[in-house]
Amino acid sequence: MRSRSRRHWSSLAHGEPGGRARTISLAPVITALAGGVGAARLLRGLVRVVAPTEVTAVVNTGDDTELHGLHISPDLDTVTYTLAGLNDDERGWGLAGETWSVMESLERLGGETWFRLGDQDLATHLYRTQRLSTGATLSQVTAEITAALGVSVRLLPMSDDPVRTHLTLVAGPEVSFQEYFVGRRHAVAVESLRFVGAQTARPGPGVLGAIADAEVVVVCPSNPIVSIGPLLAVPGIADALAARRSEVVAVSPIIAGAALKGPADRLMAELGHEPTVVGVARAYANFVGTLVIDDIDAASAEAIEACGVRCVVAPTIMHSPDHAATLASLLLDAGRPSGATSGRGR
Ligand code: FO1
Repeated sequence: MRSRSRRHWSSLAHGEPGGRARTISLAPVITALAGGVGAARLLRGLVRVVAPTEVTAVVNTGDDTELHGLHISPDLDTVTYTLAGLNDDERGWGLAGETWSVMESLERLGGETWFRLGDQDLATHLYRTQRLSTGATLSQVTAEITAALGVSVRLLPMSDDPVRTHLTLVAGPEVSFQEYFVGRRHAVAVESLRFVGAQTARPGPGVLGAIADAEVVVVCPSNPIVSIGPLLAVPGIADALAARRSEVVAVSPIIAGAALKGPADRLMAELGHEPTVVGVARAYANFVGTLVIDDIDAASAEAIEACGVRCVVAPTIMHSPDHAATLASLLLDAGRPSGATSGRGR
């Protein structure tokens, strides 16, 4: 197990391959709960202020899907590619400089192309699927892929057991997450959702220890319903977080009543949560000690504290990796009681 105590750390050159280095003298052990794009951007900032080897990300696998006989893990891949500096920043998912020859050829054959897999990206799914078929676990394959791509943040799938997010649409059937998100461009109202397999899933190896041992646990600005929700549904994870509540710091993915990207605001409203920072505070109150909200929502700070959640107000939009690094520093301060200052972030 890794020590929760602070260690002196003096490396001058750190950061993941795609990042720029910055130096701090203390090396806290950080665990982040991660979905896709928002989490990847925050983690890219975090590894500018903390040695990547001191960071563990527990990643949602509820979005995983099987297509063309391949096992696809979108959130694991988004985080991996971003930390490797290989991601397509504008699109948010997949690899930069991607080509689509396989999809074009598949289209000619009348194959399924609604979920677009780039030529280079396909290698990741081929590798993962082949390794899983020979008995490797998702955790083992993830460690192999991250090592091959030079990512030294420890990425842990939330579970090696299959957990799949399914949504029942108001106007129609129950669909898989990717059928909802990509197939229907999340432009359809949702009545309910469930995390198939979660009840019997076990947390991935190292997941509970990473939460228990972290100096600070960060809940990334990911969708509370379909990115953080599946993690909480895996037995043991919510309890492990609640046990560390005062060191758990979340960043609200809702800013001024809307999500920056994706359907978080609509899903919250459809499933009975107020789509505001206060709604996020209420949804997280059992396991989050501090919620960081954007400057624009400052007027809600009191209402958040009335939920028993400490509130820090700061700029949270990650326009660039530098902004992400600034936000990451603030989260580390907010999660460490000795360095914490309630109220306005620096
Ligand atoms: N998102 C899309 O909007 N369209 C796609 O065709 C698509 C393909 C895709 C392939 C691999 C991968 O890892 C991710 C992909 N995504 C695509 C993104 C992904 O489905 C979602 O952004 C996440 O699941 C939500 O976090």
